[in-house]
Amino acid sequence: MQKTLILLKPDCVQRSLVGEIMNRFERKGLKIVAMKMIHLDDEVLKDHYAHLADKPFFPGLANFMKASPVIALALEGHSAVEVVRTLVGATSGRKADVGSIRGDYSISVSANLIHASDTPENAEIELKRFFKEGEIFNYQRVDVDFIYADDEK
Ligand code: IDP
Ligand code: MG
Repeated sequence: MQKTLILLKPDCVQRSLVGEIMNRFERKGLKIVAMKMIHLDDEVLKDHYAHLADKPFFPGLANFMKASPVIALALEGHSAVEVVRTLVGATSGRKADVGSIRGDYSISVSANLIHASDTPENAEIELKRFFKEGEIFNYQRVDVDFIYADDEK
């Protein structure tokens, strides 16, 4: 099973959408294996958004991501990285498909509610960025036999 890193961004926390969005992941069958509230700072944001550091919108993005605490989650499931990116939708809430989280709840490019790792390699790096060893749990969910076929577990 694969793990992926999610951040529920300040707009998600401020708009009281945390429960609703967590519900979507849970209903899909993804397992929550780590969760905590943190306040991001410039140091972690420079690492996390290194691919955007030269963009003119970076300072605004960093301020937005520091505007309130966020919730960091690790989710586990079959092909979790790809499955979560599909659930989350395209970067712009204006262009994301209806039915995706961003498509249903966001009308902004920047305030798009969620970060989700984009590749398994980045998921490993990002999980280490936000969680220490011991903060990610290994446990069995009781409904696993009804979420997956035997050859998918
Ligand atoms: P992703 O979150 O869909 O993977 P990235 O390109 O990795 O998209 O961008 C990271 C975050 O930076 C986005 O989720 C969004 O919050 C913000 N962002 C990306 N492009 C823009 C832009 O053109 N203007 C403002 N913010 C942007
Ligand atoms: Mg990205």
